[in-house]
Amino acid sequence: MKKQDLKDLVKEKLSDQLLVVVSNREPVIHNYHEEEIRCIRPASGLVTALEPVVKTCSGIWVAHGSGSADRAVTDEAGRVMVTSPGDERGEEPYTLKRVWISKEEEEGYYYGFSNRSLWPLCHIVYLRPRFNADDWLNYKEVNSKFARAILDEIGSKKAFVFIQDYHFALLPRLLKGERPDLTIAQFWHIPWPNPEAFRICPFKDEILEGLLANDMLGFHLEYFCDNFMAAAKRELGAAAGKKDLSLTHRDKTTLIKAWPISVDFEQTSRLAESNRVEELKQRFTKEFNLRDKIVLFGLDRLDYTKGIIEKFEALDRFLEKYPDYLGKVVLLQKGTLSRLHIPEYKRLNDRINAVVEKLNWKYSSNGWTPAILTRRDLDYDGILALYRLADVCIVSSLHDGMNLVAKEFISARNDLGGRLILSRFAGAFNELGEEAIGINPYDIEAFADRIKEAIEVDEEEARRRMGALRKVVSSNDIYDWIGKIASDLAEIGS
Ligand code: GDG
Repeated sequence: MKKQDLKDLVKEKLSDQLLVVVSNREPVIHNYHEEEIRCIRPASGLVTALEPVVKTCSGIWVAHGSGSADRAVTDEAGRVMVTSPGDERGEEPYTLKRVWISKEEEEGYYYGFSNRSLWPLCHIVYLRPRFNADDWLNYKEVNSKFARAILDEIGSKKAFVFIQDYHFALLPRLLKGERPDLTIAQFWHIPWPNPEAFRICPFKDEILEGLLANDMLGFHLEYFCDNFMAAAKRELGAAAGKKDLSLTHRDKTTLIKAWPISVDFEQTSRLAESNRVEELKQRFTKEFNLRDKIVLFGLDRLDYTKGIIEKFEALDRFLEKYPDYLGKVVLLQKGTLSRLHIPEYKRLNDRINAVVEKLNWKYSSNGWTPAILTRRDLDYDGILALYRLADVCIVSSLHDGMNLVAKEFISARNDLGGRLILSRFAGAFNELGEEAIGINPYDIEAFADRIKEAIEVDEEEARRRMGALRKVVSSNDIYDWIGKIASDLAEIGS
């Protein structure tokens, strides 16, 4: 779907309502930089896609105000008008409403319950979730703060509220308690685990009750919908509707649906051909000494769900098994530090450093090192340049809701170059599994063989596969994702 078509659709379907988008992270952050205030726009496909919709409806975006200068630019109610790059002339800015939370609340709500409890609970990677009563209290408190902020903004208007993610499991119920007439949808961006895994959560009933106050609840995969439905039936006795597409609990029916998220295919494809991307590609090739090398590439937030250690272990096994490739293959891993405040993330970072060091000590010779790890900040052009210089992109998640890196890589390869190795445990495998090279990242032996297969696949066949993968991504891009959600929302709200 085209951006303009989405705008038209949204205008037609949702124009009589106030649209409120809610996310933990803000689309625009203001930070002090020495004396001046700088406006940063964290790279996010979701923001790129939702911003035009919010603007078209003169909507509001509600998020945690986390920048050092955020308060300095907002009014008394925490509001600031923001524009997005590439705004067409005359296009109005939209309202960002910032919610302020204390350090202690952030510690409990974000680092604690969201990321030490819910994140490992929902991703089956055998890391034990930690549950702490204070974290839970903070999580509840922050959800209430968001509810108050949203209700203040809505006033007596009719509104659609579109909530993002696992930070706000209690928010729908809090909103509906005050305003049963609101139409509320929530998208859960991470997996929903099987009922056996979920039932260990001491606060499971409140979480399920909170989510079942939504009119619509979305996941990436039908499998996650099924898991959620099984948990709600088992724990709360909720009743499944026709064809298992909805749940009814306490006389309230919630549509449960899979909407696989995607990327801005056309824009990524176009930007990837720009001169700046080509220049950066040349620069990185020189700087990382990649000329004449076969480049394996990984891009991940440094998170234990992404299978980064396994990627290096597979490279190690590959070089042991296939020594003809010594001196010829390099794994370039770009990573961003993430949630370092949580001990598991700090440990992961140390382990990644150690595994890279060990690998390079074992194999380096004649100026060649097999593993390069870079944490440098790059803008989207820089990321695209890396996608373009990769011979093989490796996504080795141990468990992942979708994984947008796989879809971005495909979108960036309008030259039909590059091969994709993709974990069977990433949601993206559902759509891309037929033409990508599938792996079980826990099976290091087979993973090493798949690396060899990816390198050796015949050029013509590789180009055919990339063409097929591009068709899949272009036929369900980020605008289709929002368009489908908006259409379903409008149906419910009418
Ligand atoms: C959650 C779910 C689901 C990554 N490293 C750098 C960087 N990135 C950008 C990528 C991509 C995004 O971040 C990562 O998206 P993912 O989908 O892979 O992963 P999560 O952040 O875990 O997202 C996931 C997603 O929500 C959407 O629903 O797919 O399953 O876990 O856009 O390009 N960008 C820059 N530097 C980096 O080092 N600039």
